[in-house]
Amino acid sequence: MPSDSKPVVAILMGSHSDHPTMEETEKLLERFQVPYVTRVTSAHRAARRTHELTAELERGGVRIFVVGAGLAAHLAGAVAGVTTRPVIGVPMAGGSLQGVDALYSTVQMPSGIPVATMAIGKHGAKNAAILAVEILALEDPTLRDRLLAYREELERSVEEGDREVSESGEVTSEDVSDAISKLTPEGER
Ligand code: AIR
Repeated sequence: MPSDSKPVVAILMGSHSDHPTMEETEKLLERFQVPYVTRVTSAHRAARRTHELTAELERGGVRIFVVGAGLAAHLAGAVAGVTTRPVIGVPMAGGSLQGVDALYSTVQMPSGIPVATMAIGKHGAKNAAILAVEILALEDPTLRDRLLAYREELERSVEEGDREVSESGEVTSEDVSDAISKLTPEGER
């Protein structure tokens, strides 16, 4: 749920159908305690409204736009065209081209109007939140500390995964090398 404080990040999406993906951005912003607002608008189906909404959000104090859209995904570019605040684009997965159409539409911006484009789908939606927090953390030591704590958590989860795999009796790379050396005639080792 968006917080009661004034939003500093706006999450925009081309359709309500994008929300299950963009929820990943919301969850991470909540974790970092960054106030946000989520809105649906469309570069194609509601072009004028998109311009008005972007200006209104900017006037309201939004500093960063995270914009998700699918198919011919022009929303991030359309928003970037009417604001000088950073715009982070998230291409939706799915459609006949599995999100590659949205990726190209979002990333291939002409010079002058950048969109920081993330990976397709939920990984991109998560990274959009983290990038937004990294930008805000440039001027906010509390956010910087939260980012460092998050990185430590990530590292711990990798170590846990390593422990689980190495203690589960699954085949390790050492087992594989041992087996190969036993199969190879001595002279060829
Ligand atoms: N979309 C909406 N207006 C312009 C575009 N490109 C995108 C949405 C969604 C996809 O079209 O971002 O990913 C399909 O939308 P819907 O509403 O048909 O589910």
